[in-house]
Formats: sequence, C-alpha cells, structure tokens
Amino acid sequence: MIFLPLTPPGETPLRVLTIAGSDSGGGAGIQADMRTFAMLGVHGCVAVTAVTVQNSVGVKGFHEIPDEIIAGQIEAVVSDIGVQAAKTGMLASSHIIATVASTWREQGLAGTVPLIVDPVCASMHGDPLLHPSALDSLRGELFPLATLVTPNLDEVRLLVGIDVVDMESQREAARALHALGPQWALVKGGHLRSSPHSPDLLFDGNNFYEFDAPRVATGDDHGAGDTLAAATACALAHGYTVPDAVGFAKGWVTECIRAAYPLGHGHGPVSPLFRL
Ligand code: PXL
Repeated sequence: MIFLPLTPPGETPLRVLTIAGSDSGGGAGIQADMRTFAMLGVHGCVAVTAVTVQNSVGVKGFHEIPDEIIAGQIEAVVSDIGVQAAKTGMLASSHIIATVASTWREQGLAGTVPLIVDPVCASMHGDPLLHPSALDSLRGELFPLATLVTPNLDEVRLLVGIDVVDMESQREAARALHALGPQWALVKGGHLRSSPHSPDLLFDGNNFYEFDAPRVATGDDHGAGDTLAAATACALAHGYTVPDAVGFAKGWVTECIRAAYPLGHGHGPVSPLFRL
C-alpha cells in the first residue's frame, strides 16, 4: 500500500504540522513536506523556523525566524485547528530548538501527539543548516519528546559519533540514539552510497525492524529525508503503529525517488507528483 485513506471532498482531513525551514528551490524543507502532505490527502500546517536562500546548486544563506514567532505559529495552529501528528526539520539554532521543545510541552502535546524529529544538520550539498553548538539541545531537549527520530548516517556520526558501515554498526547507532530518549530511533541507510540497497533500521529499545529497498541510481534525491519523515507523520496521524508508518513511508519515498526529476544545474528533487 503506498497510499493512505482519503477524506471525502468537503470533509475535514487529518492535520499534520511541520516545524521546519523553507527551501526557495521548492524541493526540500517545508515545501517537500507540504507536497507529500497534500498528495497523501492530509491538511498540512506550518511553523516556519528559517528561510533559506537556496537553489538546486546549494544553500547560499538563511534567515532565522524570531523565537516568539515560531512559538506563536505552533500555538495558533494547535489551539484552533488541532493536529494529529507533527514533524520537525531544519531548526537552525539551539534557541529555536529550546523554543520548539518548551512550546510542545506547554501546549500539552508531549505524550499526546506523535512527534517526529528529523535532525536536519546539513543540506545534501554539505551546507550547514544547524549551528554545531545546537547538537546538545537537539539531543538533550528535543529527542526526549520525540516519538521517532530519523537521522541519516551523516547526522548519526554528529549525534552519537558512530560511523555506520555495516549492519552491526547500524544496530549500535540505533541503540545509542534510543538511549538519548526518543521512543523509537530510525537509522536511515540511504547514505550507504556503495551499497546496492538502502536499508533503514528501526529500534524501540527491544526489537529491531528492518526496511530495505533497492537503491535507485539518481543524483536527484533532494528532499528524500524530509519526504520520508513527512509521510511517516501522515501515517501516524492515521493511527498507524510506528513500524507500519515507517514501512508505509519507505514505500512512498521510494516511489518519490523513482519519480525524481532534474531541476536547475544541480540536484533535482524527489517528487510526489507521480500521485497525480
Ligand atoms: O533535506 C534537508 C533539508 C531540510 N530543510 C531545508 C533544507 C534541507 C536541505 O537542503 O534546505 C530547509
């Protein structure tokens, strides 16, 4: 199944909130999240954390949104519209992470609304999207609130200092990430570029779940991580268990990678437009 149940026209769909940065190129960040939310039939709400100046070649800079405006967006959405799941993406700095964590707790969302923390640290071009000093806040303040964390292998190295090269080191990384406090940790294998597969490993402190997919040979995979986390959030909003939601999202992002297209002079985006 790569689609989710749809709400009839005129009825209110489930709502999912993304707390993330804007990509002016339209392929990653909030724009990727909203594309997947829409194509999966979910109403997307947004708390913008930063505005990047970006195209297919790289990130030229970014502007951080003030803390009170980020907190205000989250409050405005949850107090009126209500959300059944949320995800975080680019958070840029430790004070933004602290703002998101405290707002999440103050609004009574901790333990009631599933929260996916995609610990975005850099763009695929290697341009920084998180201040290095913010890693402590990510681990200490946001991870304990997370239903699921979804680092790629570069983020795993930064967060827990483990170089994932095989299944055993992937398990070790999952254990180390889970020890930081999230209910579930997903170690994504997409950056194991020499492997013919893209194996993701999910861990809840007791059991491991593997999600494998054949590697799709493309340089156009901008926004893949965001799309995986966004689709997982949509499935959690529908009440899927975490393993079922991740399994669903893995199938969704694999189709989006197959449908990726060239854009500009650099890396094109993964695309949920195949749904049309
Ligand atoms: O794909 C990670 C990501 C998330 N959010 C924003 C980005 C990127 C990658 O470039 O620009 C805003």
